[in-house]
Amino acid sequence: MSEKSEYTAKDIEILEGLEAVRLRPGMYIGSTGKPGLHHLLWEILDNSIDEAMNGYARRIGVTLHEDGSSITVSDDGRGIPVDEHPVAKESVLQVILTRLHAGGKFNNNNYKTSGGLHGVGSSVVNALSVDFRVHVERDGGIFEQRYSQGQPKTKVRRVGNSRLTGTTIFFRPDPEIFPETTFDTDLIRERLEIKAYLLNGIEITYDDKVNGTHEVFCFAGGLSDLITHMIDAAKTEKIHNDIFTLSREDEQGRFNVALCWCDQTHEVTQSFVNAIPTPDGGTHEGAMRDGIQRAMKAYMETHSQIPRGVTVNTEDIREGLFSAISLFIPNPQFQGQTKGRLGNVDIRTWISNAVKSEMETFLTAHPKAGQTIADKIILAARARQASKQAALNVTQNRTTKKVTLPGKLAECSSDNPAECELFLVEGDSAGGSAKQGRDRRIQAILPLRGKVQNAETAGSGKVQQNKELCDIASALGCALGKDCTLDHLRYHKVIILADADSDGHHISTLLLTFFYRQMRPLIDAGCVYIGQPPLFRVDIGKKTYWVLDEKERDELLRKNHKKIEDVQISRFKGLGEMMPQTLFETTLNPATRHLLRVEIAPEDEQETEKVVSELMGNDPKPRFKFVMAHADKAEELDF
Ligand code: 0RA
Repeated sequence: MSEKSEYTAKDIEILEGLEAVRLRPGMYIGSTGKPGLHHLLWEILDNSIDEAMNGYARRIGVTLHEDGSSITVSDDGRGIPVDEHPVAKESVLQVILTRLHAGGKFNNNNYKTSGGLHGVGSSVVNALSVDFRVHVERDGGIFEQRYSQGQPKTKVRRVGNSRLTGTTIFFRPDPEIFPETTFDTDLIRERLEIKAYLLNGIEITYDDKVNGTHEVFCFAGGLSDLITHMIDAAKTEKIHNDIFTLSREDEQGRFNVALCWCDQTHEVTQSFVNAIPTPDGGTHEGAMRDGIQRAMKAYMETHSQIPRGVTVNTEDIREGLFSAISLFIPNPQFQGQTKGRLGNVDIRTWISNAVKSEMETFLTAHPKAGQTIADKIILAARARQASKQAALNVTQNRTTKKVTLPGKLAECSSDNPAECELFLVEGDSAGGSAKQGRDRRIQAILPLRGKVQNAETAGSGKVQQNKELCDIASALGCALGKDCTLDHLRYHKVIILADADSDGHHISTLLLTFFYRQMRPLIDAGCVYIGQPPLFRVDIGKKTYWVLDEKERDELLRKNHKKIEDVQISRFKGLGEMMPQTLFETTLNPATRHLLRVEIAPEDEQETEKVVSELMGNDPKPRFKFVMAHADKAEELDF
């Protein structure tokens, strides 16, 4: 066989390779929908990021062009080699761009760690682009080549001289392959920002020509800056000043950890391998957590911080913990349906031991932080034990019939929870009327004094020590937070009864926040209601009517229009104003009252979470924004 025909045979093989990509793009990039389209960009971007990750590039630039469907990615790395490949007898550049799985990444000498997820690389992007241009600066020259649908349109040409090095790739995804070729700028922006946190000091610029924006992401603090960003996004605050950070590097690879505790109960963690997010965690995340837990336990034990009768478990330690780990290793094994979890077990002890010993050093060096963190953990442990005990009490009380319920509770006589109702009534005087006016068989009354604690800002430790809220929980027979179940629920309806004024609305909101954060199963089961007392009192002659709203009022007036001169209308002032019998007829009587059931539609889940944390959280700014945005929907505003 002559050398020429051999070359042709190889050529055909290459073409078949890229043709396969065009025939079954899904096999290489997952889909041809929005994720697939963006996968092209991540693939090109990851090559530049690899170059930065390994210390060859300092700057990466991404430009989304005016049309929104073509992109340029550039870096100041070594530049893709352009000289002749010894085996292929053509430019290395062309080999990399036309052969599946070709490239320096598969040789561990060239790249210690690599993020290129599926290793398919730039040739796949090239095959799926109508226009693909590469510009390389290295070896004193500027080199360019153009492709379309994976086929070279020009040779690799030297077009000038340069003393710089770097690679610039422009590509326009092929509309024959992708039904939609418009890139999502927010998605790109978010990705670039995260990458900048992971590659501390690397400058990533994003030029969005569609929206005319230009941003530079560069975080000298790396993961520590990411933690600060996560804390801001969660609208919470650190409980100690210094963020703990740790960097390790040895023959296994390298990793960074940053963490601190915040004034809230949820735990927030982000983990990455080779600058790729691992949303489902994995061995690295588990090892970090293990190290943290062992360090905290050891610290608290040697400083005899754990009081008698309190046992600290891992959940207590994780309350309010914000942590991030970024690991760089040569051979990551991604697992799970979406490859979002790291499987490598060999890195476990390395990470766990390093985190444990460095954290112990940190705690010793920062005794004030150590004390604050230990206090929070003990509070969490106490609250958990108290709430377990409360649930246990209720259970035991049920079986022994010896009920130790809140003193203020006016219990009903039925012991069938399905027909029983608990009214949470604002104020002692309204509570008194309700106690007298209710149906004693099925209606129980718990008067609440003034405003209850805000469960959004208090943190569950405080909530679980708040008497008013604990009374509600023990009356209902439910524990708080994670332990809340409906197993021993004593009433299938909880009805919030507050005045229809701004104070009343505030109390209702505080109670709803409490149920949402601490007794979520109760809302999900449709057990939480808001009672609606009438809005107006209408006196016509000697008769008094209570009407729910303007519509009812107008209807009543129309019916009685003849005697309009003796009509007196007043706004209903408060529940305490009504005689017990009237309160029953207008508000308590199951046959005639109006109740609103509290529900969270599944599609509103995120919105609800956002509104609750914004409106009930510490920061008044979003609250003000919300009020202003909805001002047109309200008839009266009361700050
Ligand atoms: C193969 C080998 C070398 C560098 C690269 C590829 C390389 C690829 C890309 C893709 C985007 N930016 C890039 N920068 C570099 C090593 C070349 C050498 O040893 O000088």
